Amino acid sequence: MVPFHEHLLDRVRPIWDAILHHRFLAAVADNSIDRQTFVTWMQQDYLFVREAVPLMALTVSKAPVSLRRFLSEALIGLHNELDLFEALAAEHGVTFHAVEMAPTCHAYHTFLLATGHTCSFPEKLTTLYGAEKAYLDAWVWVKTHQRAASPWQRFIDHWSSPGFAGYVDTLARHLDDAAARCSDDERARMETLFRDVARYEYRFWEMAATGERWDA
Ligand code: MP5
Repeated sequence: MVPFHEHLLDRVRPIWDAILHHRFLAAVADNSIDRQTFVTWMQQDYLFVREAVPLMALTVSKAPVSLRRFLSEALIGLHNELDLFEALAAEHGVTFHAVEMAPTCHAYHTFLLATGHTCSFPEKLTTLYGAEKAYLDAWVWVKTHQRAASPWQRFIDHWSSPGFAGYVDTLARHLDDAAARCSDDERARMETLFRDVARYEYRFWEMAATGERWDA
């Protein structure tokens, strides 16, 4: 039988392919990315990761005893990631001060927060796996298509590292275990959540590429 995480990925293949073909990632890989476009992504992702901390805490709070440590370490990993954002911001003269979430970042964050507050643990694990896997695949794509080092190399190296890939693989295994104990209805809800995460991941790159803003 196909593992559940692979089944989820198979069902969203067109969206996943669109993510991996996004012009933002191509421009990072060939170093043609416009500085302001990259900074927009960086500022928005900083807010996204910062607000993922309380979200991860909700996930830890509903996790089976056996997964508490793994997910608590993932929560600390978010703080380490924020340090990375702050270090690169200092190096590149980028500020996070007074930056607001753009519409897509706000919508994605709010959607995840809603799942954090209302969904079951397997459903929360589904959204976490989706978001992490989307970043792993996107940044591995960049890494493997680079011809020269990027000014933003530390971001590329972070999400394409063997350590991050191992974390995402472990999430996939836990998701498969959890799904094996879920009802058909719950698994169907997990499929819908995974599709929504994939759609938002695409929109997130689009938001950065277009410099999306609120109208007023
Ligand atoms: C991640 C992220 C990966 N930073 N931003 C988006 C929009 N999706 C996924 O999560 P993490 O916790 O930074 O590895």
